[in-house]
Amino acid sequence: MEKISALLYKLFGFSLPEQASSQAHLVDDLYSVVMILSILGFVGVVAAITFFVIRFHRSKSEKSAYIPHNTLAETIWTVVPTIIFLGISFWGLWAFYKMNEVPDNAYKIKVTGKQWMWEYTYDRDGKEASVTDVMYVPIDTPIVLEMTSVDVLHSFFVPSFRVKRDTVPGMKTMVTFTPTKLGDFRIYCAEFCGTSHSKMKGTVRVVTKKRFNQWLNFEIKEANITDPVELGSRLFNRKGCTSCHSIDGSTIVGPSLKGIWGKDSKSTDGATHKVDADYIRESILKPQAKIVQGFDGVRMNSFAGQLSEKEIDYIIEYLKTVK
Ligand code: HEC
Ligand SMILES: [Cu+2]
Repeated sequence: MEKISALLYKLFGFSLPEQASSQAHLVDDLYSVVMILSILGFVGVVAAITFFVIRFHRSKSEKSAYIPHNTLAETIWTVVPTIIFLGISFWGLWAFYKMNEVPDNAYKIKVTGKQWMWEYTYDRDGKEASVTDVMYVPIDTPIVLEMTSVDVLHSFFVPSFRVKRDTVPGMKTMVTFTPTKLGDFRIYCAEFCGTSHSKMKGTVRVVTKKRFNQWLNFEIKEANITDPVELGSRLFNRKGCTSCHSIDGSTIVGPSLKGIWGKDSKSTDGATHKVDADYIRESILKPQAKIVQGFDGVRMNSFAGQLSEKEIDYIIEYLKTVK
């Protein structure tokens, strides 16, 4: 059976995406059978036309026979197509249910569609991590996606897995698949969802189970950091503070922040200010309020609106440790 399936895919699958999940063949088999039936039908009809054109050419006979009906012929052309079409529909129904059987041990990932991106949420031992762009999945492992949307209808579509289902606000939908090939596969949104619908793409990355566990451990750890100093340090890097401020005493664009906490900072008007939480907060939100001496030629832009109060607190906690 598997051999037939593989052969059919070789013959008729040239226009289909590669098969990268265990159930991809369920769709492709049916496609191949419909293809075969279409070819047989086409050849049969054309052959019959050709035969009749030649056999009953005007030059050979003057008058056609009077045949009001033919029970045998009518029965055949009613019963045979009925069986074929019902067969196709039952086959399709069977494949549909088969593709939606969720194995008990399936690994669950939550998928959220939003204008215009996909977000994937993993959990391990009650701790969650959300990522976008690339969805990691372990190879040869049954996966079930529990999907929803936060705004409008989207449709989660991975052609190589033969998986496609709408995501609906306020409702849970699901798809299940078992990836069988390592590598990256495209995710599309297959439901028009607004101006950037065509850009709503993602990647599913099938990796080894070992690599998946490493990746997940890292993401879960990253997403669950509660240490304010660590969080502040990350923000300091991520928000681009490091492109102007060193923490080792050297001057980049702005003054080095080495030993900043508690020191006296001289501003251009000659005054000195003790560096405390309020001073740092002001330096971040209103950098122009007090310009550090020697730095009146360069400018730091305000981070108002780019950092929350909490995030500023984390940065302050971090700067306290920069000695
Ligand atoms: C484009 C370069 C640039 C970036 C990015 C930048 N700064 Fe600055 N920063 C400056 C300059 C220049 C000064 C000195 C002039 C002034 O006081 O406005 C300064 C001053 C400061 C001071 C006061 C230092 C002192 O000695 O009194 C603090 C604190 C500070 N920045 C923190 C930050 C933090 C935190 C970030 C990231 C969220 C950041 N800066 C991003 C250029 C930058
Ligand atoms: Cu969409």
